[in-house]
Amino acid sequence: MLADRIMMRRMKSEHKKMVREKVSRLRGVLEGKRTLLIVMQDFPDPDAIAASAALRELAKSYQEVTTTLACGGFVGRAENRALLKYLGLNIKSLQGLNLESFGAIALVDTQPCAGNNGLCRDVVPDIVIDHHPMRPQSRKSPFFDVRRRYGATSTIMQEYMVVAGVALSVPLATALLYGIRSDTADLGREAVQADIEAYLALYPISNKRMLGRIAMARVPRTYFRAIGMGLKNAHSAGNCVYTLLGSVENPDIVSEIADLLLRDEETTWALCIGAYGNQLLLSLRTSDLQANAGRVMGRLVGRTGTGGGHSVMAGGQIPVAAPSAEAFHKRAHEVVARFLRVLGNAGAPPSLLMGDDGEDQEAAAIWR
Ligand SMILES: [Mn+2]
Repeated sequence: MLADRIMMRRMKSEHKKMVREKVSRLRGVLEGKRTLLIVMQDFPDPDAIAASAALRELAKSYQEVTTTLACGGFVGRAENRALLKYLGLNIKSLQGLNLESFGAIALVDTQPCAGNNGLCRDVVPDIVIDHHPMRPQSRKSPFFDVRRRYGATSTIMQEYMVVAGVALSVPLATALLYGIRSDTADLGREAVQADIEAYLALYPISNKRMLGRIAMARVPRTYFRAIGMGLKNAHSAGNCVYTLLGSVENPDIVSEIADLLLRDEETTWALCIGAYGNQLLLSLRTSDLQANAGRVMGRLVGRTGTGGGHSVMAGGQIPVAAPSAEAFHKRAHEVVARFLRVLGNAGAPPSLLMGDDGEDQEAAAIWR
């Protein structure tokens, strides 16, 4: 018992030392920089938004620095827009920016060449902070902190803020807490002790009423239409469920519907596919804690796409050359066939999740 406790304390002090070293190296990279560009995924989630807001505060605590937040897509989900409003953040479009005009560039909650951010492959960011599996390209950056076991990038940033002695404002603490909650499904999915500790430290200083308001943000009618489409088109085969959404207005809905489908008590794997721009977007979830959803996703996207993730959740994108309703439809069905094959359900006859009286909507037209 005592030996365990001593061991625990030693681990904790070593961890603190590691974080302290990271923070001082980060400070070194930012030294003398007047402008900082923080790039997130194309469709930033609460974890990316909160962690970026924290990095902005940390940089500001070092020196006078103007920070710009940007992404290649937009913030679509109502909850995430509510979070931005609460933080008073403005996210710019990456396409409209001249990267060379920035003193430093940071990638947060994503990595170079991950396929889900708009930073060109030949740009080496100065800073990479993420919790997805390490990509070799990240090692080229002067500063990188990639902790794949962590449930959220917000946890890494919370540790930085503590070690750097930067006081968190109520909105920032609330955002970091929400980032951890949403990436770990309330600490129930892929959360480690560090996430729990960060959560507990943030809880007393966060605004609970605001948390409720963000989580229950009002949504446009197109949200219900997409959910309806996802449910009507949902098919079950063996322990798999999949659905095709067609063209989506807001890419975030793809992962939201995958989460929803995984709640089916007879399902172990849920896949949701939508089309946005010239890409098919894939979101995969599993309830099998021993699984590797990131690896399954790698097989689904093949050589033409990019994708990855954690053990129980993964995302991917497949560019479709000459996108048309027919091309999307065809590619989506290829992905579904691969999905069923990879998970050993190729022989299982698919049936409508909502039963035989649910009408089968899936037609090439939904891909527009
Ligand atoms: Mn994250």
